[in-house]
Amino acid sequence: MKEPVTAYVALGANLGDPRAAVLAALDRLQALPQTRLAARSSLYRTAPVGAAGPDFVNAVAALRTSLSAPDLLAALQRLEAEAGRERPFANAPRTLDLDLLLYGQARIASPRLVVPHPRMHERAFVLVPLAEIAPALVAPQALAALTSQVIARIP
Ligand code: PH2
Ligand code: MG
Ligand code: MG
Repeated sequence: MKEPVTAYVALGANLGDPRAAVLAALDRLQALPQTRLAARSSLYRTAPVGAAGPDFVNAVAALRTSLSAPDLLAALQRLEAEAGRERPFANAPRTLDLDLLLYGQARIASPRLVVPHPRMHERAFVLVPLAEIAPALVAPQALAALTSQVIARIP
């Protein structure tokens, strides 16, 4: 079997019951084949960035997985679909968004998948929860540049 890799996944939702959707998705990630949930951040309530609609609930999960990056991406997309995800327009409010941020040290630029996620360093809703579970991966200057984005840890 393939050597396991640590992959980081951003979770987000702002339709329906976003908190319940993110918590359920963490359980579903833990249950993926050849995968365990190595760490999960707190949940955060965040203002939409470059999108309309209600506030989001966001979190980041670290997975130890032997799934290939394309297989992991397919699994994430299946979980989004099972959560009722619809895509009426770009950045539409969503019941569940699962974005692959990092897949080990891999750099991938295929038509379907770009890793590291190209916009992760512009987004407090990604970097703040990522820094909570993997501080070595987030430069303090990167966090400092995003303090205007509204984000609050959900106790
Ligand atoms: N996702 C986006 C665009 N904007 N804003 C917040 N606060 N949280 C998100 O998850 C988010 C966003 C595109 O996927
Ligand atoms: Mg996204
Ligand atoms: Mg997405």
